[in-house]
Amino acid sequence: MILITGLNGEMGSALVQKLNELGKNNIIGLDIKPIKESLKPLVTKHYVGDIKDKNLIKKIFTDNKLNEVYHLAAILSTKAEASPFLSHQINVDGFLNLLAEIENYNSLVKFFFASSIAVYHLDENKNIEISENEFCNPSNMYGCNKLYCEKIGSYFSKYSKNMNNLDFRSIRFSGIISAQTLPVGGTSDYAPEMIHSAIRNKNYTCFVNSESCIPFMIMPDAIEGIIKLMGTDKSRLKHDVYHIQSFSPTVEMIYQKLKLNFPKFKLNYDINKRRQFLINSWPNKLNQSAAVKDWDWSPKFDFDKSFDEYLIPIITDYYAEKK
Ligand code: AKB
Repeated sequence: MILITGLNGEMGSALVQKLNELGKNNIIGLDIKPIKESLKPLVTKHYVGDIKDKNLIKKIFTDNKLNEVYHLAAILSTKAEASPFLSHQINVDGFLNLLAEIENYNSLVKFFFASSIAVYHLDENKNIEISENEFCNPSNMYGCNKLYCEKIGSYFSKYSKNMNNLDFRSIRFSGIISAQTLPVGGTSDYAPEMIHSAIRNKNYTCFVNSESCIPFMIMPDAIEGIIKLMGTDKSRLKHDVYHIQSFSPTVEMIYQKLKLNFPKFKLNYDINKRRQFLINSWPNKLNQSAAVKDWDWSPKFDFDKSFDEYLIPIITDYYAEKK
C-alpha cells in the first residue's frame, strides 16, 4: 500500500492522479481537511486528521501494510515565518511521527520526502549555479525544518541500527506552478498567482520586486521527477537528496510573457519585506548534474513551452468551464 500525506494539497492532488494513471491504485490518503470529492475515486481509503497526531499515524501504519510513503504534508515558507513553532510541529514532529512507525515495521518502506530550495541562503551573487551541498544555511523556519528532516531521514536510513528498512529519498523543489490549483502560504506563490490572475483577466499586485528570480517548474515536471526518483534502482543513487528545476524567470520575464498573450494585464507592486528577503536569499539557478546523472532527470517543459502548451491553455479552459 502507498500512503500520501497532504493528499488535498497541490502536489498530493497531482501525484495521486499520476500514480493512478501508472496503474498504482492501492493508495491511502491523509489530510487535515476532508478529502476533495474529485480525489475520492483515486484512493482506496482516506484518513482525515493531523500529521501531529501520533495515535492516528500509528493507526494508519497498523491498519495498513505500507511499503511506500510520499510525505507531502507541510506548512510552506511564508506561513512558517508567521507561526514558527507550529511550523516545527507540523514539518518536523509530523515527519518524526512517520519515521517512528517505520521503525516498528519489519518490512522495507520507500519514503519520499518533499524538501525545498528554502534550505539555501545566499547573501549575494545569486547568479551562480549552486550544487546540493553548498549554501545550506537557511535563514527561514521552513528551510530549517526541511534541512533537519533531510538530515535525520538520511541518518535513520544509513546509520540507525533499527531502521535499515527505510529507503529515504528526497527532492528539494523550486517554486512549482500548477494549472489546476493555487498554492497556500508559500513565498514563490507570486508566480502562480500572477499567471492565474492574468488568465482570468484580473490585474495582480506582486509582493516581490520585478528583478526577483528563483528557479521554477510546472507541476507535471515536478511529479515526473518524483516518479523517476522513486523508480530508480537504489544502487544508482549516490545521494539521498537532489534539487531540480526547469527555468529561472524574473518577475519581469513572467510579466512580459503574460503581456504577449493578455495585453490588458497590469502588474502592480506592494513589496512585502519579509517575503522579498526570502526570495533574495534563495538561489537563481541550480546545478542539476547529480539528478541528471543518477536518475536521468530531464524536465519536459522549458519557460515558453510551460506557458504555451500547459499553463495558458489549461488555465483558460479551467476558468471557462467554471463560468
Ligand atoms: C514556498 O514558497 O514556500 C515553496 C518552496 C519554495 O518550497 N514553494
